Amino acid sequence: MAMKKLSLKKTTVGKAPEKAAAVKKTPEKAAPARLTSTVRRLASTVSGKVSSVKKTAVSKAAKDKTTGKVVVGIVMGSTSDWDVMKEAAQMCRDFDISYEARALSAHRSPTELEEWIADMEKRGCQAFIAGAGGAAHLAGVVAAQTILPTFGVPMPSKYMKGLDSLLATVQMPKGIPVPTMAIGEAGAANATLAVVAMLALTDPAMRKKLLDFRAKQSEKVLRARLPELK
Ligand code: AIR
Repeated sequence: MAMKKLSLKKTTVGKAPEKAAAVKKTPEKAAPARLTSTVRRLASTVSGKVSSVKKTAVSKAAKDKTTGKVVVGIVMGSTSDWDVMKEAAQMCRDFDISYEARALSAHRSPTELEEWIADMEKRGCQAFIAGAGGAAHLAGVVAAQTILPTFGVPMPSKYMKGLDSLLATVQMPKGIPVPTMAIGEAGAANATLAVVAMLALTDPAMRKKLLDFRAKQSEKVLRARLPELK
């Protein structure tokens, strides 16, 4: 623990003076008033670290060509979730829905998560898809900060096979709903399909795309043949 603290401190101190000042200034301004100065100091250190994480984090954006809006916000607790969460992004692409995918953690980068949600709202976002593993608070935290529909995707986890993620995502207190999908890839893809169904309520083109998707899916099942006995 002492070692970790030391290396975090080193990262901040090791920056060029103007950079270190910038790192310190922004998070302090954004930190909620209830934070004690010790926590605020910690937040500024963590944020300094996060800004470097941002560069390597999964961050994909696709704007709507005609409106310039980003319709879906896909967020995951870690870049290690991307293999699963890319299914949500792929489904957005298949339905030609603009999205932005980011790795932001409810625990490790709470301030940046809050800022991103507010930014996405300004950019025309209509729904969030949030996937996290373990003590997976991400979807609930997103849902608490927006009235846009927020779908939760529990990540498979090493020791509990995603059961921990599922319960943490689905067991929300009354008042803040998180429609929760299946654990893993199916859940990620279905989260986008749920958003598509929501958009289809008011968008006839999207409704047609969804009906076509369902028809093709049924056709595939009906065309499939069982293997012969050997
Ligand atoms: N996580 C990250 N911050 C809060 C949570 N719950 C989750 C991630 C990931 C898991 O912790 O969503 O599924 C492990 O993350 P990592 O970065 O250690 O691989």
